[in-house]
Amino acid sequence: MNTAKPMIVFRPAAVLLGWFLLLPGGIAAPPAQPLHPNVIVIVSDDQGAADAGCYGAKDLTTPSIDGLAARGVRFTQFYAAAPVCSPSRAGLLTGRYPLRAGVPGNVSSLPGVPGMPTEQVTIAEMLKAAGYATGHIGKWHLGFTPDTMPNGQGFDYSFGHMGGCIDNFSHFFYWEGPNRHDLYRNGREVYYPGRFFPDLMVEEASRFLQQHRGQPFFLYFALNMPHYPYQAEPKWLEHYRKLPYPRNLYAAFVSTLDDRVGGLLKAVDDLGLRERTIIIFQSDNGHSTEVRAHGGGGSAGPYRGAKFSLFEGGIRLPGMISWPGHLPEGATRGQIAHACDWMPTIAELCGVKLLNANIDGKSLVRVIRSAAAPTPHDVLQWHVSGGQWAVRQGDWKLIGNVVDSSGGLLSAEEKKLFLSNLAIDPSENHSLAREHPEVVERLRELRRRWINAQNKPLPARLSQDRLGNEK
Ligand SMILES: [Ca+2]
Repeated sequence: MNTAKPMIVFRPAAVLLGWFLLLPGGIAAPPAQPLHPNVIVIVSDDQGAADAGCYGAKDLTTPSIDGLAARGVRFTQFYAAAPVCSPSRAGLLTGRYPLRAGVPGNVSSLPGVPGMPTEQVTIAEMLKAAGYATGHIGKWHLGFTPDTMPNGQGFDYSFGHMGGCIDNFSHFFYWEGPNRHDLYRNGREVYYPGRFFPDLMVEEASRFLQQHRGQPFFLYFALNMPHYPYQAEPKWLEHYRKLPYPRNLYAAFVSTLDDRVGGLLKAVDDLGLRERTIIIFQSDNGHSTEVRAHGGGGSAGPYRGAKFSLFEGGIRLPGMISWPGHLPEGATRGQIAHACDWMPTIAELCGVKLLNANIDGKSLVRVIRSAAAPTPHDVLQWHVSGGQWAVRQGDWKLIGNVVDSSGGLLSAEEKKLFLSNLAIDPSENHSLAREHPEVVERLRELRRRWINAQNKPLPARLSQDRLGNEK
């Protein structure tokens, strides 16, 4: 990983204040409070790498996601922090690799079982400390105790399900029995039997935006789609009826998801907040091939792997940021980016302090502004409960204890270690471990050093450093 570098500071509030002061005659008084932009982070659930029109899907209708990309910057090498729900979300919300965030694997969906440790600092806590109203709407899956539910992790307001998935109409945990009702507002169980959960999410989000339109807000809008159960709207099931099963079910659910993204964006537009609101979108992990997902339906496009796998199809996903009038629009970026990068990116764009200097993410602001800027990442690490791990440096990627949930064949040797050069073989078809033992050894050493560093306390100097916009 690169050492910390001084970051270019962009403070929208300061820039706007400067404009006011420069106006001849001082015709307007400066605003009473800092003009921090609002932030909305939209997470989709189990949306495959190629499962949006703007990511290459030819058979999907996704105008809202595509429209967000058209009004922002879309990454073509955006990585989730993990190939499965909880650690992916922990990485996103803390800016730390999931192992360091205390969530190397999925947390329990059972009431009373804790999840992400409370000493972890979330984006919500960071923005709340800067005066933002903070809201969680949708899926949580990061703990089911008062301390580890959203209100304990920096969210003023929370509405949604605490476990990994629900039936969208009964709001019961969707797993083997005994099934349990799972719908909570601010830690208190609430009941909306028969109401389609994604519609409840848009209603809740619209109300949150309306209530906080006059102050900076942060909304974490964690959609539970297209995660199973596939419960698409009838109009979309009709629309896709000629697609093969189970693609038809999945496609219809992706378009149902896209409609709710559109509903949220409409609420932002109706309040005239679009140019004051940074909107980030990403999927949490690759498409599912589980039995509850009918064995598939999603697509990783050219990539191997799916949910649970550290092949590209499990972690290389849709990821984009939009802030019309402030960031480039209709742009794509091929630089490597990572979900942990959102926290420092948001901090820089909002002109707020990182509360925790000791994070793994790097600000993407320079990359977002310039296609010529280098990726801030020299090395990326993944570590999943159960033993699978991966290291990427440049175009080389090494996976250990390999899982291929997309059904590909692996030799015993390939299951142990799989080396790819993504510039030559982005589909990770053939391991180059035999041909390039020196690369294998280099990447293994990076992995060893990283794992060893996780087990040692940080030097006091490092723990006191502030990365980011204080310098
Ligand atoms: Ca997921």
